[in-house]
Amino acid sequence: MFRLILCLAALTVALAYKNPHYASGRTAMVHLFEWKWDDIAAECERFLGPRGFGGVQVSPVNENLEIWSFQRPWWERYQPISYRLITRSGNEQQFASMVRRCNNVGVRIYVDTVFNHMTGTWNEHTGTDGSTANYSQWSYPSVPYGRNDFNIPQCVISGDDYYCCADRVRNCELNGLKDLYQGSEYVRTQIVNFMNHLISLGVAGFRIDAAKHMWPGDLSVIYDRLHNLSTTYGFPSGARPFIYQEVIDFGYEAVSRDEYTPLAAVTEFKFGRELSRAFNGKNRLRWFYNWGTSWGLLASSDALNFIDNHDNQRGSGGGGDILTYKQPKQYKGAIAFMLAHPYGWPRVMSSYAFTNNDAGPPMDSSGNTVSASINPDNSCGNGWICEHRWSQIYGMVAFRNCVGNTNVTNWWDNNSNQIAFCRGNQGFVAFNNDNWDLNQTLQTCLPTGSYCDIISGGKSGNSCTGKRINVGWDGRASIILGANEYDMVLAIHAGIESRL
Ligand code: ARE
Ligand code: CA
Repeated sequence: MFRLILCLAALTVALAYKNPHYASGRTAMVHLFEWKWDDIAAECERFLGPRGFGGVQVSPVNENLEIWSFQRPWWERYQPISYRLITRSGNEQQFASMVRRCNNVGVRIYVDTVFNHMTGTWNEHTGTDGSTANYSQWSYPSVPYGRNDFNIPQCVISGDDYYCCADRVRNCELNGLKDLYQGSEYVRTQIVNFMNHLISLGVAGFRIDAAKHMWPGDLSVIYDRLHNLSTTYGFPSGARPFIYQEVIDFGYEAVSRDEYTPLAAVTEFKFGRELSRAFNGKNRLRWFYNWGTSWGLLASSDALNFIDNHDNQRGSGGGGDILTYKQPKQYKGAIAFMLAHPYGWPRVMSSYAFTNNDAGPPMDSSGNTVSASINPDNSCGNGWICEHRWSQIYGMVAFRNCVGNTNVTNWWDNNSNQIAFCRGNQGFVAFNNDNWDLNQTLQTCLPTGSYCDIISGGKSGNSCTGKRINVGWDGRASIILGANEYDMVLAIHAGIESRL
């Protein structure tokens, strides 16, 4: 009996960090990579809130080294120099105001948190708030950190280490980044204070950068010292922060994701890799009828899932073969599948255009980020892609919100790359990744009536700008998805965006 109580207690603690605390009816987040705080606040109010997005993952918020020798690359933000809240995205007052404004319209903020390491060794020494570092002394006076706060002896992680040596993956330097010693009480306190400060400003949770490179025992101590989410910002009392740990695990490595799921949620990299392969024509969609743990994925409630992220869209961090905005038809197919399927806590990527993998966000000659402009058709300008503003993507976010916790039912496929399924009696979706047309009468599970396909167009008053689907008394409807259509998806649901 005592043992059972202990087990239940452990379970409750882990579950506590696996709830994103979305506002009611919301189910998906977007990573607004490199966006500025003022712009995110405006985007919450004018777009994300009204369109039903549940949250935003923001780029690292604390001061980082400015790396002019690479023309201010995006990855300088993964080289912290202090925990002051000043970056190219804005200052503390702007950050606080963003969190408040987003929470006010039902959109939560999750911070990408970097505390495995500080900077690498550079000829440049100055941070985004003017802090300096002395690398040969491991000295970061604005925290302050010194030599004893880092792992000794100094060593650098090699490719082979990932397969043999968990201790080297945790205690050596990732890419030569000075590796903090989270076993130290002093270091833990700096990290916990930083994160609790963010909680006091109203954030709902954290992405833990490079979690694989830290000991689960240390992380557990840090998580348990975090404060509950702030009731001032509308979180229920006693709510723990949502924590998703970046652990890249395709199997066979010395460090396993299973060491981290007892603590909190984990990024599921197999998810985007398998779906990218299939929508790229390298696997058949028919096989996805049992998508989930049967494929070796994490338990759904443990998984933060996505197609591409800011690393693998550039071919790094377990990348390669990942669909991105650069292959829009296949990409929108994969994203639609992610959002139509009940698996996990999905995250949509929102990018800026790039050809050079190092290139930072659109910026002026002084290195200041240039805001996304908004075109009359709702798309973005100034070099920003804004995938989250593509109607096929935000339309599927509304679909996911509408179908809620319903199961996948009435799976249909043609033994190849044409598939369709229902989500309870709330939604129906079909995909055609074959090079011939889909033309079938299928069970949609929806109540009799007329619906607008949200992919080829949408509702405009009492008519559809795209396809109109008439569901008969028996729930069946004629579904046509031509191989040469602009999109390979058709989706209808019981919500106001689709039902006539
Ligand atoms: C930069 C330069 C380096 C330089 C270094 C130090 O590019 O040349 O040596 O600075 O000065 C990002 C960039 C890095 C960049 C770093 C710091 O990607 O290029 O280094 O910022 O500015 C592993 C980790 C995983 C990590 C990926 C990228 O396990 O945690 O590598 N992902 C996160 C972030 C990154 C970020 C960091 C961590 C560092 O998402 O954006 O790096 O904060 C197998 C393993 C994986 C391993 C992968 C490496 O797949 O399973 O675990 O991922 O190989 O490709
Ligand atoms: Ca480490």
